[in-house]
Amino acid sequence: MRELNGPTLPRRSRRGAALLTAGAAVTATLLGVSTVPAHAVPTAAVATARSAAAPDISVANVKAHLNQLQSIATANGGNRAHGRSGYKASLDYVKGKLDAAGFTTTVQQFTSNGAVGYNLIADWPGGDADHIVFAGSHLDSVSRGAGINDNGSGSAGILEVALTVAKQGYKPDKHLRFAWWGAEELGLVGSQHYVRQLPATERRKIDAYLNFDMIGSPNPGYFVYDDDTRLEGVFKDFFATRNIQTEIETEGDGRSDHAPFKNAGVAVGGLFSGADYTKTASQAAKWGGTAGQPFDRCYHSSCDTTANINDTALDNNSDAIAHAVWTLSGGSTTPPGGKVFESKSAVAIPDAGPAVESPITVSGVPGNASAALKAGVDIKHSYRGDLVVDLVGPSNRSYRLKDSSSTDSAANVVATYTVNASAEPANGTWKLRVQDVAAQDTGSISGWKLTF
Ligand code: DTR
Ligand code: ZN
Ligand code: ZN
Repeated sequence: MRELNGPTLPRRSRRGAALLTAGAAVTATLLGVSTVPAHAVPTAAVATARSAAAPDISVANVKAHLNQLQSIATANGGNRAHGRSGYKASLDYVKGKLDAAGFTTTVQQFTSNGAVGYNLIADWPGGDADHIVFAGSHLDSVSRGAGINDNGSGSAGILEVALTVAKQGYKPDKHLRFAWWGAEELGLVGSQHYVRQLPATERRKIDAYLNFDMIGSPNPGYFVYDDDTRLEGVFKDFFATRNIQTEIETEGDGRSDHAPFKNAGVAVGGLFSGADYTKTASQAAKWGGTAGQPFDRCYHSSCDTTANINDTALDNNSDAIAHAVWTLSGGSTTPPGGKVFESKSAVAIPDAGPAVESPITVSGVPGNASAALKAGVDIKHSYRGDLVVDLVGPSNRSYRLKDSSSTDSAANVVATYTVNASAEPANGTWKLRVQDVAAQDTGSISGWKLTF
């Protein structure tokens, strides 16, 4: 953990005590000649105009969703099955995350086996509504267990991909839609209901439906649906970059939620890491794991818990989902809107004194701030090496923009910093915090701004 505010130093000992540390995810573009070394941080891959590079999906975040689903099952009779309280609690969890991230969500009800079922549909605002890239997973478990691999894994994987779309401020050419299906275990009931009630004109707008049902099996295989050559190729290309050999998924034809879409003429694809079939010796040779054992020995069993997950398979498959979503939807990662929020209030900075703050309240920006939030500052000061400058987000998390320096005797800080603030909600009160940590020389904050 880096110390966020350097100690106050008397001028005489400043010469050899530069307080520069490697920056967090902040880069500085100082106007004019810079004697303050910019924080050297790797720049993110620049997305090309047509096919932005997909970001890495945090497997830790995917596993955190699985932990939530496990807790829900434990608190609701041990399962997340259709018609049981654990299913609706699972849906409410997923919906809450998506609503907070700026998705437009819809809950679709249906009845099966005398119980009310629910589908959750989430649309990312924007993109060509006549061309939809659609990713789905069934959220229900069997009644015997928590269903963490079948199919918490697929549900958590697409949830984290959707949340990453929001964090990145991704603006795809095509429209993105995600779905969490109910009652798959009763016979693809939720997805069948959705497709049946969808007008043909709407069905024809779906360029691709991608299905993810079991993507973290404990003795994993890497299976790619071969229903559509183009979609199969997108996944195979991704796995080739990771030197992972794949096989076509033949066991599950018609056995998961892609079937209703395929039967309606929609191009379908997807991934699968294996169920109760046995891994062969040749498969173990290329994928590791144990030959002669099932890919998932807890399939449809009470032991399908968070202990029943292979993290590497979950990670690779979640990244493959992101690759397919970004590749198939085109578009570029650009900061949403370019909205500017500015303060022009002067704030005096006490010499070698406590930090002062200048607030900006942001509203009307959906979701989280971007990974490339621009913070422009204008600080007048006769010896800028005295100054430590931080950006404080609405969560009160602090982002170091500038450290003090015993060697930077130039005046004023007029700079634009790029901050990875993707963990911050955009809306709320942001603060520029400035402290003069060395005696003599004074100054003030003239103004600053944030560009979203
Ligand atoms: N995940 C299973 C359905 C499924 C999908 N592919 C296969 C292959 C072999 C057995 C089952 C499946 C389920 O929801 O039951
Ligand atoms: Zn199942
Ligand atoms: Zn399943």
